[in-house]
Amino acid sequence: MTTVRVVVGGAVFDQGRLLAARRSAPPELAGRWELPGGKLEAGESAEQALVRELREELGVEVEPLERIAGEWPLRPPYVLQVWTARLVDGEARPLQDHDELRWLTPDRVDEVDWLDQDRPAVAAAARLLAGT
Ligand code: 9L3
Ligand code: MG
Repeated sequence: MTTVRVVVGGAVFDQGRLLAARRSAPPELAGRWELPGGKLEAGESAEQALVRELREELGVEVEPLERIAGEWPLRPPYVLQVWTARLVDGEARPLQDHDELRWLTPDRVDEVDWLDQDRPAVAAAARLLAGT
């Protein structure tokens, strides 16, 4: 029996916009956009992992807000969970694993080519941002 392992993604909100990050690695994912984040380390909660990953990848401090309902399969044994988060400090820049960032208003989230697994959470985050 294999236990699933969690990858946490952040739907980071600031000034009514959602942060999208374009992956630069691995080759099969490069060029696709994601809600930035990564794998939980031993002993970490999802919220703790999200704060750490966004600090490492983007140089920002975020406050996790709420989990978006659902869980999306990745390459086994990983599953994606997504939290909304508020930007608390710093200006996001691609420090590792990404080569471009964009802040998208909710009506424009479809402008980038999201990873398939991220799409349901992106749609939910856009609805939350739009207040609908
Ligand atoms: N992944 C998919 N959507 C996301 C994130 C953060 C990650 N929003 C996938 C891509 C990788 C795996 O999860 O195959 C691990 O992610 P990372 O640790 O390379 O960011
Ligand atoms: Mg990552």
